[in-house]
Amino acid sequence: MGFLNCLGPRAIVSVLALSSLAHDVFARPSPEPKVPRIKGPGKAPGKRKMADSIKRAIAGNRRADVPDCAETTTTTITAPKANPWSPLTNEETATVVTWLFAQEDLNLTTTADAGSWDNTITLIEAMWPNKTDVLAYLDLNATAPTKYAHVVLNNMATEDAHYADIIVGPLPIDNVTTTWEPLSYPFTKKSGGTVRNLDADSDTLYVDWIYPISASIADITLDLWNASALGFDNDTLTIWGIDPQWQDDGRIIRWDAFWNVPSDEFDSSTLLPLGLYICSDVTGRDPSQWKFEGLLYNDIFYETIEDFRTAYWSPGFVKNPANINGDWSNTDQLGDIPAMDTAAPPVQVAPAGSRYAVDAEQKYVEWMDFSFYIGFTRDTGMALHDIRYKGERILYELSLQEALAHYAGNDPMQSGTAYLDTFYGFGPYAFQLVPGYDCPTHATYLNSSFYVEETCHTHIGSICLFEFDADYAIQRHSTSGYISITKNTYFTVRYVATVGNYDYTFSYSFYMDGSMAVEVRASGYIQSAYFANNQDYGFHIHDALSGSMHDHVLNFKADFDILGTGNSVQLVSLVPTTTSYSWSKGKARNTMKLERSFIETEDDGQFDWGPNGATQVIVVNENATNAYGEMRGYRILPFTGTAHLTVLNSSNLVNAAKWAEHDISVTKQKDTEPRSAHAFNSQDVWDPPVDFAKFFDCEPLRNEDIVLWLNLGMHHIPHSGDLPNTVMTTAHSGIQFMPSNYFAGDQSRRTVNQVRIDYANGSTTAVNSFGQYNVSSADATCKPDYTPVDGNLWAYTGDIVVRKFPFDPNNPFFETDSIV
Ligand SMILES: *[C@@H]1O[C@H](CO)[C@@H](O)[C@H](O)[C@H]1NC(C)=O
Ligand SMILES: *[C@@H]1O[C@H](CO)[C@@H](O)[C@H](O)[C@H]1NC(C)=O
Ligand SMILES: *[C@@H]1O[C@H](CO)[C@@H](O)[C@H](O)[C@H]1NC(C)=O
Ligand SMILES: *[C@@H]1O[C@H](CO)[C@@H](O)[C@H](O)[C@H]1NC(C)=O
Ligand SMILES: *[C@@H]1O[C@H](CO)[C@@H](O)[C@H](O)[C@H]1NC(C)=O
Ligand SMILES: *[C@@H]1O[C@H](CO)[C@@H](O)[C@H](O)[C@H]1NC(C)=O
Ligand SMILES: *[C@@H]1O[C@H](CO)[C@@H](O)[C@H](O)[C@H]1NC(C)=O
Ligand SMILES: *[C@@H]1O[C@H](CO)[C@@H](O)[C@H](O)[C@H]1NC(C)=O
Ligand SMILES: *[C@@H]1O[C@H](CO)[C@@H](O)[C@H](O)[C@H]1NC(C)=O
Ligand SMILES: *[C@@H]1O[C@H](CO)[C@@H](O)[C@H](O)[C@H]1NC(C)=O
Ligand SMILES: CC(=O)N[C@H]1CO[C@H](CO)[C@@H](O)[C@@H]1O
Ligand SMILES: [Cu+2]
Repeated sequence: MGFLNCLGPRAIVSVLALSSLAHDVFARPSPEPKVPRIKGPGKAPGKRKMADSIKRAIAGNRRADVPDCAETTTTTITAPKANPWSPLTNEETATVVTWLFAQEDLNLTTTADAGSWDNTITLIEAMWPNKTDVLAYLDLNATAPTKYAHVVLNNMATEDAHYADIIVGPLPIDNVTTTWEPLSYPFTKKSGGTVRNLDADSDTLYVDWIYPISASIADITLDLWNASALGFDNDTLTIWGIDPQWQDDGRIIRWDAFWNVPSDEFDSSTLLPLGLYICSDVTGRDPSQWKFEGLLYNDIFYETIEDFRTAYWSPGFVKNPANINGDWSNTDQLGDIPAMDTAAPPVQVAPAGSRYAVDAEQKYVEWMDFSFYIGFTRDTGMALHDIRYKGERILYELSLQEALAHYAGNDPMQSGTAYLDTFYGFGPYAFQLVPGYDCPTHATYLNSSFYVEETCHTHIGSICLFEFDADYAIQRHSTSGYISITKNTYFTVRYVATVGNYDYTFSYSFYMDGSMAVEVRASGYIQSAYFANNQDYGFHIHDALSGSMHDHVLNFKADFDILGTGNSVQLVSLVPTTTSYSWSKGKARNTMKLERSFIETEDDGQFDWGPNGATQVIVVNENATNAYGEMRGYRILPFTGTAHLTVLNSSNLVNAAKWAEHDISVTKQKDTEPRSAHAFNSQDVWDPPVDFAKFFDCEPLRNEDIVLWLNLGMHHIPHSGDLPNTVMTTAHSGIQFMPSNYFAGDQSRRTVNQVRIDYANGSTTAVNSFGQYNVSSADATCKPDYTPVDGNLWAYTGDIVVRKFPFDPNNPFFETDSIV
């Protein structure tokens, strides 16, 4: 890992290997509950554990010693079925590793011993079962889907270095029936599940290629910046470049940029570009065939180092200033403290403990009438499955697919950058959350795990679940005689992934009216540009710094199953119209009306939010109508801004991110199309493993099992307020799913946490609080505890690592790696 300092915010292979992970091990499968679960409103007997002291208080009805309600912080529950998306257990992963090493045809080397001409295991994780099999298991009492392991091999013991997706199973492993085969059915590229690896020679690249170049111009870098990159730990420059590598005319072209190394402990390197770029043709695995293609400084291109040196030491050469770290790039408290800021700020508490129930082992959650399972993968982090309301499935799957950050600029570094972040993976960078900051201290925290280099890493407390009291009511109305108002208490499941320079906060929220929200917020260090000649691509935000413009686009899969799998997408548009009516005495009136239509086939399956928000997009079940003949459904609507990619037919990405081009895409659900992207799409942008455009093959979309692919995103033009870090108040995108004629009325009427206050002649005449919890009332069973808890910030640990080959569960160690 000696190269860590030289590598870009994301672009590195020695670390890729490390980050090429899978999850595993939250849980051993637990036996299914023996008694059928009772669903529906009210309490399912025996479902929740009640603290003994609460039971005592109820039995004795003694007000004097009522216990704290919050005694049980997380209510436990048993999942109705074992989670079909659960990770492999520690033992399963260990047996798969052992079995793989025993397969001579795979010719594997352990990662610790491997060089750039060896085959290694990049990933082992559970293969998510086909929807067909899961529905049979969940809905028809079929046996649980057979478990398989999804394995990714990094086959570098060949001229044609490539990644290979394979499937190993069935599990548990036995030496007779277990086999492996190439995995290609989930991908559009039918290549036996392989894609080339453009980073196979990254070790050689730095030692034998980049450093010799930077050393050869050390006279210039020292003169310009008093800094050099010679390949030592004490280097004062770092060099890293574009991602994906430029893929054109069969050539693989790198552009690498020089960046200052921060002189303090802050991770501000992406704010310190120096405006010098080198270009190399690194096609193929033979470094003797690689070619230096030129160098760019101040928008002047030099074909050789000699040309540059001659120009540099000539009179009149224009030298631009450097970006140097300082207080401006440091995130600690700085500047005059705002008035009253040192007093304790408001805080939320859960006075009655959790009002939701969690099966931590199966990762199954119930809150009010919602329930869902949590899945977790190396590529895309946390996913939600089988989201139900009162036992009726609404979504089969709700999950991140890919996150794109597409830059542009006058220089080849910014112009060449279009990060596809699942290459690095969200799972491995979902670090421990900070209680009281990322999530409330009263939240429930779950672990996540992933495989890397023959070890399993566990990130403790990396997923949080909590209820929150919104800062606005969900309902209110007042008259001359009464006011009716309802609390907006909602439930959120959240995780945060730091992928290189950026920290993404993903939140999935559930509301009392049956609506849901998906939100992403971003913070962290921007990737900035050198300011010279970049006026058309960003604001000038610091001494020699441009806030490099870029689009964030994050694709989510929303596999709706509204009252069954036969669903349609209805569009209801407000349109201006000129119409006469029977009563308008022949005079036309300029007004508006509704137009309803359906997305008939995949040919019409890609579209954008219309202008003026005039078109509602509703997933309906045409065969499930309400009492008035309207189709029951869920509407999809932007919550805060969303965005799709501004660039048309991106030269950087070609076919690798076709999902980014529209706000909404609709396809027919197919077991062969589980994901809109692949972690290694960046390795072959012309012929990527998953080309989303190929999903669109005229399939009918009426009364079919349909999947919506929805983009969140933001056109990010960083301004001075993005320094030192982007802030999550405004770096925010969200989408909502709201019931549309789905229920007979608003479901939030069912909560007791509302009040009607009657008044007359200047005074209150009645308060109806509907039996909501009231500690002063005679039948209060416990005493709410409003004392805020300080998060224990000294309990922050980093990840726990357990060796899998040889398997050593009793000897864990600690090691936290980030991409930067
Ligand atoms: C197996 O891998 C080694 C490098 O680890 C390589 O030298 C050897 O040629 C490979 N064998 C085959 C049959 O590919
Ligand atoms: C599945 O099993 C449960 C419990 O035994 C039973 O109540 C239910 O009717 C079964 N469902 C089907 C579709 O067979
Ligand atoms: C399978 O074979 C390997 C190597 O021969 C052996 O170590 C392992 O115990 C066997 N596993 C089972 C389940 O028989
Ligand atoms: C140049 O850098 C060296 C250390 O890398 C430092 O000791 C020296 O003071 C610097 N010179 C100037 C002029 O900043
Ligand atoms: C940096 O490290 C190299 C190799 O260890 C050493 O030769 C050199 O003197 C060091 N430079 C400075 C400025 O410490
Ligand atoms: C998370 O992992 C830690 C350490 O292994 C363990 O003590 C804890 O019980 C786990 N938490 C959950 C919710 O499984
Ligand atoms: C997209 O651009 C590529 C070149 O980068 C070109 O070959 C292709 O025809 C373009 N496709 C469309 C639909 O414009
Ligand atoms: C899942 O579906 C694909 C595509 O139909 C099929 O090739 C594959 O065998 C299925 N997997 C299992 C475990 O049945
Ligand atoms: C309010 O005051 C008016 C006039 O004094 C009286 O007629 C009316 O009954 C009062 N209403 C109530 C609800 O007390
Ligand atoms: C709580 O109960 C007390 C005693 O019965 C009553 O005076 C008070 O109004 C109640 N508060 C609410 C909000 O209902
Ligand atoms: C299973 C079923 O009843 N399907 C019907 C759903 O509604 C469409 C359109 O009204 C009919 O064509 C299907 O036959
Ligand atoms: Cu940004």
